[in-house]
Amino acid sequence: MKRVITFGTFDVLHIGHIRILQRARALGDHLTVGISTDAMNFSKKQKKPVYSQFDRMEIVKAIAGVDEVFLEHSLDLKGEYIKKYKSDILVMGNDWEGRFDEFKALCEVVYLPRTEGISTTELLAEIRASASGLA
Ligand code: C2G
Repeated sequence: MKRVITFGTFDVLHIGHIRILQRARALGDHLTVGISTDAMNFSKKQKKPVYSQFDRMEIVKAIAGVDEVFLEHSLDLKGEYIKKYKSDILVMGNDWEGRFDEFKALCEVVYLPRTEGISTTELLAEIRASASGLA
């Protein structure tokens, strides 16, 4: 049994999130997803997610193929999470290319290409524009 782990904020869920989760799951038999806490996201991106960490966890847990979710409290704990969840493969989008290579000592590390043309940031900008009648 191959256990896959991936991490992310997964705020305002979109097709890019679904695709990376499905591709990650297809690399093994079990998928664990670490959801960035609100505090961690703030330190990473200087902004508060739209959905709370508990709602984001519940939403991601409801996606077919996601077996287990937990809250990721710090980037510095990634090695601990990989060990705790007995992960064989760490999957990240290629916006993180090379950033987690140190974990190759613990498991296989795979960076998958991001889905082009969509991001939570762009989506929020479109929603704002459409709400103010610009789009
Ligand atoms: N993603 C993607 N295509 C997009 C947008 C996102 O494949 N168009 C992927 C990202 O590469 C990431 C995952 O979806 O692997 C989650 O994206 P984010 O919620 O933006 O996660 P991020 O804030 O990058 O958190 O420990 C690492 C971080 O917690 C990753």
